Amino acid sequence: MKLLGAGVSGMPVFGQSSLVFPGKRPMLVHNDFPEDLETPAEYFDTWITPNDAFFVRQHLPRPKVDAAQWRLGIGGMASTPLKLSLAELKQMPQAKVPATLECAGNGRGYYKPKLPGLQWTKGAIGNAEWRGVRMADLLKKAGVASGATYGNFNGADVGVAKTPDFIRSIPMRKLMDPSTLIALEMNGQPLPDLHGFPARLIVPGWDGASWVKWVTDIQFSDQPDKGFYYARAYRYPKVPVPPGGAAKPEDMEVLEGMAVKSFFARPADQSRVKLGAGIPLQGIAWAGENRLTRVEVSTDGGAKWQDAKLSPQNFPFAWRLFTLDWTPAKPGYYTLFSRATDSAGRTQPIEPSWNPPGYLWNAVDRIGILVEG
Ligand SMILES: Nc1nc2c(c(=O)[nH]1)N[C@H]1C(S)=C(S)[C@@H](COP(=O)(O)O)O[C@H]1N2
Ligand SMILES: [Mo]
Repeated sequence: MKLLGAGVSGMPVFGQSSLVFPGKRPMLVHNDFPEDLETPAEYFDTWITPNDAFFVRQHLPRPKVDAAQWRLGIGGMASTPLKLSLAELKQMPQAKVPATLECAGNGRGYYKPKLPGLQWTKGAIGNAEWRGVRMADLLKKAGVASGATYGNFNGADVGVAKTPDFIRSIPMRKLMDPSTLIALEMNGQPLPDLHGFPARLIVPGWDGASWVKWVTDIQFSDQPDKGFYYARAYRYPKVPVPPGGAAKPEDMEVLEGMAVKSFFARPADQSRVKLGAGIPLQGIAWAGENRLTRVEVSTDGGAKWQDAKLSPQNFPFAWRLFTLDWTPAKPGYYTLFSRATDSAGRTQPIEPSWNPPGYLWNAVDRIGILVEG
């Protein structure tokens, strides 16, 4: 996996060992088609992740949606089935929600033994301001029946060969949450194609797989979808299994809220710095559906810990930046750790529970820094 060149327009361009993606800075490329692009950790130095630095994940070739033809269909257990155009959605009241989006498999590359699947390191995560229509308003407009327990969401991408169509179910209690949106904008821009133009589901605090892109159809039902991506994938063992072990399918539960987590963005792991000046340590921390309460940093291999400063933006579902000015006393190699705690009392573990799909990696973060005299 290499850091590859950013593009200006058009499709990815091959040549000179560089691969170009429209509207993206150089990214860590796991797959070029469909695009699976990771954000390098050093880019996480702003509270909002700009659209050109935001990670990309999709299972199937990305659809190209014609906004004029596109409709959002809403049906199933609903008294007023709808087919809404983009213009009609834009006429409804719009809400703004800052929220962090993280792929469940973020950090999979750190699990030992190794697992199949994308070997994400730190950067399958980003924080954006999403703007669009509240799901709760759409539920009302469609007259969703009281017996409906799930909304089943499908996007414009379709199954190919052995990869099934991507359909996800979201329980009604989360759809009713005023922060759950059908977003039309990301950071003040229409959603980029790579992020689900013209409309995607925003499920704050929950893993990325729930955030269906290019949404075309929502079916309300008293049953979740029976397809692969809800009935089998994105499940986590309710009882921890030994590393390399297996879990019984009936012991796998649907993933919802994300783990408590922090990591360093700067300085980069294994960098060299000069003794003398203070060294700004900076990173990001978040807690899924809980509130982040604390980030502690150790600069001596975990012997002593001190509280980092958290950035002033403090919203449910959105990460906070942490900072600490560090002035090492003498030259040498230092091992640094960061550890977040949340409102439910969860703290990052030293060793996250190994699990067959490789989800929810949230170990205490560790970097090594060489201080030169
Ligand atoms: N239609 C559709 N939506 C999708 C996916 C997909 O394959 N198809 N992938 C999901 C997964 S697994 C993740 S992590 C997020 C990634 O969102 P992003 O590409 O905007 O970062 O999109 C989700 N929405
Ligand atoms: Mo994901």
